[in-house]
Amino acid sequence: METLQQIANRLKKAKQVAIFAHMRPDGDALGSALSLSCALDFLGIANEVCIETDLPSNLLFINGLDKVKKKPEKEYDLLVTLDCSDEQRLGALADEFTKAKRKIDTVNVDHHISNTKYAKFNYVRECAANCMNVALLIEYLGAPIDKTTAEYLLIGLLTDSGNFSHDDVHEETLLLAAKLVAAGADIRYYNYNLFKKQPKARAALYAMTMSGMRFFFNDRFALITITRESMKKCGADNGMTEGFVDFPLNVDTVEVAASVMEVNYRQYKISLRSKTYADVNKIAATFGGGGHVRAAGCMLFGDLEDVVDRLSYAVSQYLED
Ligand SMILES: [Mn+2]
Repeated sequence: METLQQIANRLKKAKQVAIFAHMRPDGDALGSALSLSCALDFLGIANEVCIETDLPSNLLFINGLDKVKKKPEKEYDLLVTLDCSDEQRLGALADEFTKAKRKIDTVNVDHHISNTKYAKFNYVRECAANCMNVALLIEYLGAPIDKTTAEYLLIGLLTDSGNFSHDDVHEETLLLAAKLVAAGADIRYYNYNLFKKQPKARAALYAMTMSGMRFFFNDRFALITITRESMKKCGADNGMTEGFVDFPLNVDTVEVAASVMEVNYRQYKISLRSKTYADVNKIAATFGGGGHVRAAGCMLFGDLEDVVDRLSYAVSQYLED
């Protein structure tokens, strides 16, 4: 593995850099790519940012997205991948990477422990957001962190750290955030746009759904149901229900929370969450689904009340007294 100093030295020798980030980009992928692009611009090193897939709608408020291309338009002599654990994560750009790797130097800067170190120059350090690695790289490059750069880095920091709530948030994460705010990044603005902003239809569906929240087993299991009728009434769609299940889970007595969403006639998509001990992956697996210990999902078929009965019985088997 190389050091960031070695990678900075290699970058400074490049004439035209292609910067790739992983497909279906999140805030960290985008923030990593755009902040490095700003630093290279400052140093007079021509560069292009390329991401294979369309950007998600929640990130479209970000300034300067016209910089992001689907594939490189210019001939480049150095290829950098950011926030990308393996070549396949580049999506359609994986082929471009494989071809480029035969001819030119490649650089991989990432924070996933699973990174396969697929480039010629690799820097992989596990931390809350890859933007933390990129911020250090920018320092080694000798480029300033101006307001625009700071905002891109902050987007990565906020999104990958779950608004500074994940286990891997340490002193360095917060010190970098402080530095970015000092450089002029508007943390309140990004906080609102990344985590709080929602369309009126979602707010209406949220209120309707939560007012029907039900509790079972001494309030240790909470359940919400989202019907197609309520979505229609609110002008909302399936995609707007992300995060709904967190509300019942946050009730202090609740260990397991479920959202039961009608996706078709007699067909329900179940999202399960647990707080401290229940293995919802196992609960989902009893219905042919799966996921993780704290978050999983499955499909259930039949009448709503029958679905609720079967689900709550399964949950009861995993609750402790
Ligand atoms: Mn990341």
